[in-house]
Amino acid sequence: MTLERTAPARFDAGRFVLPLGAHALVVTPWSEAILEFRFEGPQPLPVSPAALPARGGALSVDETATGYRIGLPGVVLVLEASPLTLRFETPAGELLWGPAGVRLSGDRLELYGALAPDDAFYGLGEKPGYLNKRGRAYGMWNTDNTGPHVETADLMYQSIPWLITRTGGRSCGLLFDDPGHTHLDLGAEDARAWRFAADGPVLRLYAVAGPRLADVVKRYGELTGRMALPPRWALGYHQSRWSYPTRGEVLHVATELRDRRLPADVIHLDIDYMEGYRVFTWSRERFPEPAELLGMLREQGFRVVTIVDPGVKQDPHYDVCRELEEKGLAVRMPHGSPYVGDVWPGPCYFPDFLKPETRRWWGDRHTAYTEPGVAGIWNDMNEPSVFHGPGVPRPDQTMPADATFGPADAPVPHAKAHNLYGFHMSQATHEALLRLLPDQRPFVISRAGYAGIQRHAMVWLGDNHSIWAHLEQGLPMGLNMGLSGVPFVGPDSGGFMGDCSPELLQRWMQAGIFTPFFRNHSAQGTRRQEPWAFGADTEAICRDALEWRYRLLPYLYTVFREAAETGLPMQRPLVLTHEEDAETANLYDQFFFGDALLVAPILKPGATHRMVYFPAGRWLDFHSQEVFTGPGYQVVPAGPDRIPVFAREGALVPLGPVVQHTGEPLEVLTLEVFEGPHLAGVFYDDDGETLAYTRGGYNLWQFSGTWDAQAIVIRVTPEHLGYESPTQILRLSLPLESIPRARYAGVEVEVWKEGDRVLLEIPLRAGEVRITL
Ligand code: MIG
Repeated sequence: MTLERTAPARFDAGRFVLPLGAHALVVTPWSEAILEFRFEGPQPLPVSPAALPARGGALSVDETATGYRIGLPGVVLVLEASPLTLRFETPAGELLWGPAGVRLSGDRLELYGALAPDDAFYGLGEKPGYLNKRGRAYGMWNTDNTGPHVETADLMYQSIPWLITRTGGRSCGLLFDDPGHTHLDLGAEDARAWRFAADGPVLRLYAVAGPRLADVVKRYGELTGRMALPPRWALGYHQSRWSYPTRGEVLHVATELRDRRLPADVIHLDIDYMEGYRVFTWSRERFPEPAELLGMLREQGFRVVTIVDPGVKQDPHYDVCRELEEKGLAVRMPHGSPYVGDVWPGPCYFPDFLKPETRRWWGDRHTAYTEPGVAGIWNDMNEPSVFHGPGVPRPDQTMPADATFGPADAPVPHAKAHNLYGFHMSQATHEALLRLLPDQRPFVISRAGYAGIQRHAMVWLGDNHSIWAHLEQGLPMGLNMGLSGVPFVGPDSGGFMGDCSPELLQRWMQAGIFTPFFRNHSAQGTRRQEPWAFGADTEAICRDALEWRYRLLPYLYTVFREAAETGLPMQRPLVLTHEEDAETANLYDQFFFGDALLVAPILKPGATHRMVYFPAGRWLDFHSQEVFTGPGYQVVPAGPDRIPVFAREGALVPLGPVVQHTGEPLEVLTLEVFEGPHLAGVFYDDDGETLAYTRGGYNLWQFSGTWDAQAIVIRVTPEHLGYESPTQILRLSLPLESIPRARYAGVEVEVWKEGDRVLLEIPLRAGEVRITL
């Protein structure tokens, strides 16, 4: 049954209200370019923490012969009243999205419409499949999906009901803000039609205007919040395994990494560090003195991250369990008794994270980690995943629909809050780390989440497999996460389940250089896949990859900071950077990292070459400086020791030396110069771990210049100076055959040759260097 106007619209206090029988459509401005829609009806709207408080904007409403035009400075909503349809336009009258009809299909409120031949879709968070989400149907219901994560898989750990639509070359975004089970069909049942339905007769959604894709993504960051800048060590290499189950094993891994000179910053402890899987405990036998162990590791430059599962073992002798019961903070069944479900510890209670007092209590318990010196927390199993709850068929792997959350006077059934469990658990953890480690940047990893999870945690892509298909799948999944507000993301490098092979590990470690989160993690019972596990040749390739990751850190960190500021992800699909080029609409196996580097990982066994699409412009091979001119496809070499990476012409890329961990101070910053008429680069620097940067404690350097037949001129401009940095020297690295003359501040500077580069050094402060060719 379609909805239609049953009384004239009202427009008061900045709200537009259209009566639709038992329903009403309420439209309010969230900002100048974002509209909130509420289809109110016979049930209350679901409670959701996704959107930040509205900033407001000025709506203008005009009545037309058949409906209304509702305008904001950035977007116009065109409403037909009978039957109700919605369409978005730019203020200039170009179609952004629609028209969409609205109907009741049984108890479900459904939006639907037609698909044009070139329409494309992006976003949807963590879904497997390709970059463009058209042609398949998707559900949103957080699920412990052990895979395989391929295009036929659907429900995943994260549910981010954020759809970016692209029609006629213009983009628009829709957040279907319902944390219960929702359903989206983008041309699966009928190739020419799409539809969206919530599991109920009411719906809240937000429409985010483009028309540029980058504007949609940035505005989504305004709506749901942006990732905060993580600690610099989190950008280092993470070594993990389920499990390093003893103190001796952990020390062994640390020693191997350092002795073999494999750069690394973080070691993860999986569930076996606990006493019988009791969260907030340490095994007395296997981890007798955690503070002493963590102190030893810290001296070697390692941080430790511990896994935390939500299930609390039902055990009257376990204080966490007793407190959870006594304080009444567990998820309950409708008759009032706590819900019990089986996970690793056996029968467990589950904290009700929808309650603020649970979050506070749970958070304070993290002193069990912060006191001995744990640096970050890894939240797992928080879909919530349950092995088999009472009366629940195993495939559901979660609590029953009528388990109850929230305060007794405003209970929320699990069915309506499911996708928020991991979100609120991460919120509890994030807020706790801010309290317990004052002035330190919290580091929280979460497996499950909902729209806005980036405010509380970064995300890893869950239980992938050690197969080539999953090396490939991680790319579009990561790219769409970035378009869905979650830029700090990555797969388990080498693959989690199943046995890795030497070549797969080599290629995955090379790809890892350019995934924001770089962790090698593997499941119990599988073949070991630490960088040294397959012998010297594989180890050498892994070392090379790790050294590249660490050399690139000044650039990577600068790009992270840009993402935290703007909401644009670090890893950018080409449709984001070159949307006017139709060839980019489906490109998923190559991406930009930041503005300067185009990365094309090797995803197939035995590869010696791969095809790369170069968008318009000139692109320089990062190593050989060979020039590729776009737009067009080219075949590039990709021998075993090579990941194809290209710099934009004129890029000035800040690099550091090879270090073993991020704690080693950066004294000399190298600026890698890629030939081009206009030179440009940025370097962001701060202490890497405290919140001082939010109070101005950072440095931001702009590099600019020109390169012509006579001279290369490079200017250094401090845009902001607020941090006393160890980085005092700027080394320029230029791809020149012979040694030129260079002048800085009126005097000649020494220039020398090293390999195929010409080098010179100047102080890192405002100034200009002129190199005469
Ligand atoms: O039921 O803690 O995704 O990374 O190693 C498996 C053991 C539970 C799932 C996580 C994985 C972790 C594993 N966990």
